[in-house]
Amino acid sequence: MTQPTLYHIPVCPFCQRLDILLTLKGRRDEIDFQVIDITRPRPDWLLHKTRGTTALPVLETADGRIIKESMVILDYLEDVYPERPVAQRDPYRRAVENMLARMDGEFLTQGYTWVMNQDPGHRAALREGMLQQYALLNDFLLEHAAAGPFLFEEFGWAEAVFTPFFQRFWFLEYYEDFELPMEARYARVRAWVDACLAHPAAQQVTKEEVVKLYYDYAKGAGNGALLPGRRQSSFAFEPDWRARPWPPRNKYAHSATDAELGL
Ligand code: GAZ
Repeated sequence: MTQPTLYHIPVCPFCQRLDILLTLKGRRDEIDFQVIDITRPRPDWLLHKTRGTTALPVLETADGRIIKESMVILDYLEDVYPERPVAQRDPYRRAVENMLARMDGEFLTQGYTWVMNQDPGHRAALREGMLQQYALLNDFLLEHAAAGPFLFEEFGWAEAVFTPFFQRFWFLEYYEDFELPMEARYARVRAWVDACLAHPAAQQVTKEEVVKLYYDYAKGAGNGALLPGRRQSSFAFEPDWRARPWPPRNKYAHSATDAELGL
């Protein structure tokens, strides 16, 4: 083997972080991106490499060593490709971006809990919870980077960590009618989100792709799991998402069939 291999799922947000980092560094072509189908059981050769764990991304170094966890792989790639640094070099600035990056967990959990919710009675509280997360990000950015739009001068580490989730949250727009309100208390985070979404290094997925592939999440089935009455996951590679119709938006009232989803 002559180059590192990244085992990934094309639309996985954790994998996309690494794609963004490598793109920012101009090193995207030096990694062999190997696609794994999340709707099928993991192949034995891969389970052997990971010693049984199934979560992706997984990086295999050129000499065959295995590294798991997107943030660990991100650090590793930052260290092995030190030219064009993406992480801050100044210790305090590095700490600030790490504080922001560590806010990812609650942010993404809130968004995924909401999209997977099946009880219309919970929607208002889930919306409030999501707004609270945006308010926390807004406050952090006002404290550390009032001028914006990014945390520092350019799209960097924190942006690589969060942007895949800003894009996944297109599913909240589509299935939950969620838009960040045009209010002053979200203005700073809105500017950040907009600048992140527009950045050329972060264009690996589109809204249409996210909305179509994440239909099953909106119906409560995550990670390629199959819903009752369905034979295909919305994450299936075939038929290609471009050839499928846009899914029905009324997730609480209707369960689409494979045929309605173009599967
Ligand atoms: N902490 C790991 C990392 O690398 O940062 C997470 C990786 C991961 O969850 N990968 C998923 C996977 O491979 C695909 S993307 N799943 C298949 C398997 O067999 O484990 C996951 C969440 C979540 C929200 C989104 C996702 C997601 O919680 O997009 O929890 C695990 C999975 C709110």
